[in-house]
Amino acid sequence: MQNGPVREFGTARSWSSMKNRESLMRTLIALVSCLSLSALVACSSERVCAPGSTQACLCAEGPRGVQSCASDGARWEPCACSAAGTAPANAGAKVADAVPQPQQPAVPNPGAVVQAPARAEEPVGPQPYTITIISADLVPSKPDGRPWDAGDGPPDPVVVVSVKGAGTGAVRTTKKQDSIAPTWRESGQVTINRGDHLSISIIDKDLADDDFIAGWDMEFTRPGRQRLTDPTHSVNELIFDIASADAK
Ligand SMILES: [Ca+2]
Repeated sequence: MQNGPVREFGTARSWSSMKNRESLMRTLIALVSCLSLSALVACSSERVCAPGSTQACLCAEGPRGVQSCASDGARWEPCACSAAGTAPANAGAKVADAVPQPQQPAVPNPGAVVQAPARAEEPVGPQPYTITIISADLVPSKPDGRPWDAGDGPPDPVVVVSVKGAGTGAVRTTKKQDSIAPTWRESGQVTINRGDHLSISIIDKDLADDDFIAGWDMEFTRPGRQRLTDPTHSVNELIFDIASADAK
């Protein structure tokens, strides 16, 4: 009879011990679960981004793209780069997500070649030229049919070339006595500026008054051989040369 209670007591004690162990196990499981949950919470709190958010990113080719945050927030998805270098239309990218770019300083590229502005063509200024009167060819009589000189004589031609404009100077030939085909080959030096005009006249030198035969006004454009004509004033041809006095 005495063993009963002992056994009962013993049984009761064992039962109590088992209950305690079970409680301890539950406590441990709960603790482990709690620690695991805490760790999970701790891990989840280490998100690198908000799921679904986007941000600007750099592409290999240079232009910027857009990348999205993974659904678990643990990482950024690969950078989506469009061909044109612009963000895809779906990106839902918020302007605020874009990484602000520093403004370029307003200083010129030190390596750039700066070209001076084109300047207007500068005036050359009057240049020295040699004018050589070569020859003339005149009609035997005046335009009205009368003879050039008294006694039905031919004219006594003289040629005068003068510069009008920025240039200066004049060339005057000698008189060729009684000739309708005078040849001079006489030269003189003047200065002529681009755009100047030359006044050329041929006259009949007389003892009393000189008779005007013909005259021309020509703009100087370039040196070289000049041929003038005025048939209505009995001049078939007047030839003279303009050459740069600096030419060798
Ligand atoms: Ca004469």
